[in-house]
Amino acid sequence: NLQMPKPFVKKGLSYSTKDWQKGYQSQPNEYDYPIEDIEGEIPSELEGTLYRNGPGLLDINGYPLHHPFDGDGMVSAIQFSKGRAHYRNRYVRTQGFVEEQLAGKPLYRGVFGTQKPGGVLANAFDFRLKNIANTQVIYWGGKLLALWEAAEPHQLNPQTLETIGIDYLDGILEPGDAFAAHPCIDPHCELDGGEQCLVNFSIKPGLSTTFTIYELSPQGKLLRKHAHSVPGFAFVHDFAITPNYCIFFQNPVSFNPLPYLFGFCGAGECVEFKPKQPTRILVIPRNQKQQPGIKCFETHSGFVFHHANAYEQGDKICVDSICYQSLPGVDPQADFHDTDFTTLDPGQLWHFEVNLKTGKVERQLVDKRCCEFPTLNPEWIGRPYRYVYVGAAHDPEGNAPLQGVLKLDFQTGERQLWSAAPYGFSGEPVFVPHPNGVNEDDGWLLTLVYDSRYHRSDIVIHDAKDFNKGPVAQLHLKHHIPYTLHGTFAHI
Ligand code: 3ON
Ligand code: FE
Repeated sequence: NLQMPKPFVKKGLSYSTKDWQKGYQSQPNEYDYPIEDIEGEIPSELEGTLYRNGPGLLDINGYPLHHPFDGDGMVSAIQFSKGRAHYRNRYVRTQGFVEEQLAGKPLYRGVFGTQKPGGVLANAFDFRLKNIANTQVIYWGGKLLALWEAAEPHQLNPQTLETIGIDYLDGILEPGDAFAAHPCIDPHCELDGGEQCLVNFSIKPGLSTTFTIYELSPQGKLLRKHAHSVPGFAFVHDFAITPNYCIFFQNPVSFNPLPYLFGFCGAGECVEFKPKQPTRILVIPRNQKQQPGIKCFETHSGFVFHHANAYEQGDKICVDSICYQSLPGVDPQADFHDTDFTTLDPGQLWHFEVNLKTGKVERQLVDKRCCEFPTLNPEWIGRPYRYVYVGAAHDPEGNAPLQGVLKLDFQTGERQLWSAAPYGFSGEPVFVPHPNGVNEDDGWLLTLVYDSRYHRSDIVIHDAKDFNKGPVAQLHLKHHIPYTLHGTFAHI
């Protein structure tokens, strides 16, 4: 069901950069209203809340941010009940957000290059991190938590989205500890008699990097915690799990902190991709009593932010990941609004097989299409699985913004693409299993799509079984939500 593209601004492109840019305007308002403008029908069995997090402000009182990843976390909640939906959004009242809104200007440097006004002198040697709580939001142990990988979670009221404060997970974390924004939920943890369990990590980078693994019970109690040091600097955003292992990709990068220290750029801009160095795959057994330590493997150079899933197959661990063949060096002068997509390498889905016995790593490109934000039915996390869903570009090749969602069947190789091109821009889909589901694709896919024609966002609901019939419902919001990073569905 590819919508016929209408005439484009530039020949051969499925979008106009101007339209894409508008999705990165700040959304300073906080709303609370029932969604009434709906095409199609919300499935009556869809009960629960879709939470999404992302940078809501792309400027601070008119001072533009250098990069969207520096934007203050704004959480949206779309509550589904009895075929109806309600929208609510709120900023996470982090200390930095509150201070800066009062001051009317940036008071902190951002990791991705946002500087305080006043030039290099005003920024040099200011190493304070602003915990911006903008990357993911999860519901676990009865708490709604907004996550940002370089610092502690913030707890929110799951109903009103009011900020309760920094949360140390009942003493599991200490002030200054990080907690990554990519927890994995093992649906049936073998170490805990088949109960659900949340696995997450934190990294402390330096000349060597420490990985700490946390495993939490459904009540939020600490089940397992262990730390491992590996040589070299690491920038690791996401990981994958299997019943017995945590898998990390240590991207081939170097870190030269000098320009950051002296106030010329953000810490994240000092990370340099090394195309000639191998990627290291780190495998950490989850049961350290049985299998202590960490195993390291090597594969070709490439940069991975997000993993789709991993599973065990005999002596092998299989991992599916979105991989970039290169990352551009960041130019501290460049404006992200002017991104020329066509000059960058696309993120692409790769399949990796790590042989734990022989140490050999094999890899294979699954699809050429530019994509990001892979997801799957949460019941299949860590297990051999058949379907992956991913935010995808309209065209089958080349780098471009995400404009659709792709369903990929590993068994048959079938691909189904729904595209909102040329005016719509997508992001991460979230899979919600059908309450009486049996098959892996019994459920719905919820995607936020920015519609540049109306400068508003839609919640698009697909029947995951059949993309080809088009969305079962499109909920039109009264406003736009700046492109978000991650979201989850909670049955509350
Ligand atoms: O000095 C170190 C280096 C570093 C970069 C240590 C550190 C921990 C302070 C650090 C910080 C890293 C952080 C805060 C990373 C945050 C990442 C983030 C907010 C988002 C990442 C998004 C990734 C992707 C692939 C987004 C894709 C977006 C689109 C396709 C557009 O819609
Ligand atoms: Fe992420």
